[in-house]
Amino acid sequence: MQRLFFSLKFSPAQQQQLLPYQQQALSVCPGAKAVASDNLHLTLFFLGQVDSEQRQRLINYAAQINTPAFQLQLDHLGCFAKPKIVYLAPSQIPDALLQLQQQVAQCCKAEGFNDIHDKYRPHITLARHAACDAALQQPVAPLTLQVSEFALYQSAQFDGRLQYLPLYNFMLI
Ligand code: 2AM
Repeated sequence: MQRLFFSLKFSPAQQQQLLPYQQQALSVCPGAKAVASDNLHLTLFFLGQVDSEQRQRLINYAAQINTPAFQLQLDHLGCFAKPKIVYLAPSQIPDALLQLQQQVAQCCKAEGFNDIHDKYRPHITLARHAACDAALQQPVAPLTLQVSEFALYQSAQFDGRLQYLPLYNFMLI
């Protein structure tokens, strides 16, 4: 079994662009623990434990998704109380992101996985163990990212640290 999730995939250059926002997040929530730059991502659907046959079927379903590439404008910092994270998020969710998320969720549900979240809230977790105000909504200088890929990720300890490893990549057209 592997712990898996679907996520937008950012390039290393895009992950570097997120670092100034992570610094702002850490100044808003001192004591929070920064997410490693190569782990920065935006979850589409969290699956949890998946066996190899389910994984293969999920990949086959996801390979049929044909939603367009899109631009994502990230413009504010916010906090979740549970888990305690500080994140960067868009105020306007692009239609193409919603379409993609719905299609990914359909694949996962067809394979018997339930969405454990009441409502899809796209966000990029910048730091964890954040003791900050759950009502935090801090505007930041907008950052626009071109999104042209998503992936099925494995979450696991590799070389003694938590890493999110893209197992299969899917291009958006
Ligand atoms: P993330 O912050 O690293 O994306 C399981 O709950 C995982 O799903 C969390 O660790 C979180 O991972 C992500 N998540 C939490 N709440 C969510 C929500 N409302 N919508 C989408 N992803 C969420």
